Amino acid sequence: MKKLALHWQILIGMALGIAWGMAASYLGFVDFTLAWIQPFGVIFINLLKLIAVPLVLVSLITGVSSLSDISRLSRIGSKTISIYLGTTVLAVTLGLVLVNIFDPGKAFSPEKREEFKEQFASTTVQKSSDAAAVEQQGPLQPLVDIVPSNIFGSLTDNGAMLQVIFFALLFGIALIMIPPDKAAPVNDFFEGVNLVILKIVDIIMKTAPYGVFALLAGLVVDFAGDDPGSAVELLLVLGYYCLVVIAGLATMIFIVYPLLVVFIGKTKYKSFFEGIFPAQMLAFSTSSSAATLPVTMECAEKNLGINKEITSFVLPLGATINMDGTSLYQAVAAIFIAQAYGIELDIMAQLGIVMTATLASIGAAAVPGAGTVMLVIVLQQAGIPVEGIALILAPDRILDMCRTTVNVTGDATVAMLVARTEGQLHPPKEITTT
Ligand code: DAS
Repeated sequence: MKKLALHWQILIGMALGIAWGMAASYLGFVDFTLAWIQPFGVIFINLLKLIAVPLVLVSLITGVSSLSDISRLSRIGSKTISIYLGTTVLAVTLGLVLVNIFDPGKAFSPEKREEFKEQFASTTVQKSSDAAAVEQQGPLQPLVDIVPSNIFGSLTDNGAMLQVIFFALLFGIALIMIPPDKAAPVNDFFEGVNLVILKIVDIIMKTAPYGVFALLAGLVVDFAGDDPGSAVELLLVLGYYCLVVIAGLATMIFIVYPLLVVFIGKTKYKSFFEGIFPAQMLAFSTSSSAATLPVTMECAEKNLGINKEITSFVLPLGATINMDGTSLYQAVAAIFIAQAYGIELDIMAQLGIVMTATLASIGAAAVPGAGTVMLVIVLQQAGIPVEGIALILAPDRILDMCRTTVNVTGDATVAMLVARTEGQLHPPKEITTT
């Protein structure tokens, strides 16, 4: 029988996990599920946390050092990066506005949120003493905290992801500045390590159907206990959360990008949308910007009429560091988990999420599930319990398909803007439906 695509396997894992959890709750084998099934879900979450730090370190170093020819493309490089950053910050902000308007995490019943709060409170006694310590420090402390005093300490300290990102950016920039002949072996080394890390992510994602099954089964019985009715509440609230994420992603695709393409790209959005559609469908089905990149480049060159000099720089860079859909999803997911745990985040904490979600989406590799791995960073930095990821893992694959489609569309939009402002457009050939 032809092997099912991974995302269908994961969807099946999800459905079976929910069914198992509901059955356990109705038929009374909750304890068995908690003892013999749920631990595999914890293992899956640990695997995601395991790969987060090396993934950030290596994908950022290789992403930044791939700009080694920035001297040749300095104007295009800086224009590209600033537009990428602009659309990502816009996406994160849109996500925060929507999640604060619709409050999906507050849709849980008060007693359930109390339960989450107790669960969280028991693990935050030590954190509150840290928080007290921070209170005594000045307003620039968050900035000071970004600069590590010992990178090896940052690599082992779960909460210091911004320090790892800072070091990776510094390392990548220094790599560009040393003589190319000296940088070459270092680049080769990190390219190689990056391939290994991406292969590990690929291996981890292969366990996803089983991990999601165990997570969901454990989550449903954890949530429902002997009261199956509250399992229905969990599924309804998760559905509401998904609608908020998809509303944000749809706003990017049908409002934000058309405005940019029409008013700056001076291109009809209908022809842009038709031109990029084959790449969007591939992004949706593979959940991988990297796998879609060859088709994105072909659509951009053939259907959108963008010159190769632009597509060969802007699109590979975008697939690596520009993930508007991912950053929007991370902002919504982080606040949703905080709301579920009854954690009120003030505007400063939410602005911190804008920064970490932007940086986390830059560091996210263009492979399935990378956005969720990087969500660990956003949660740790904001002091939100990482265990809350279990709440949102269930529908994650469907959201990954949607956010990857936005990521790819965002890359093509920026390529169109850069090409238009650089006069690097040629008449598009006939639309190819690759
Ligand atoms: N699947 C990632 C991509 O390829 C995005 C994500 O995981 O958020 O763009």
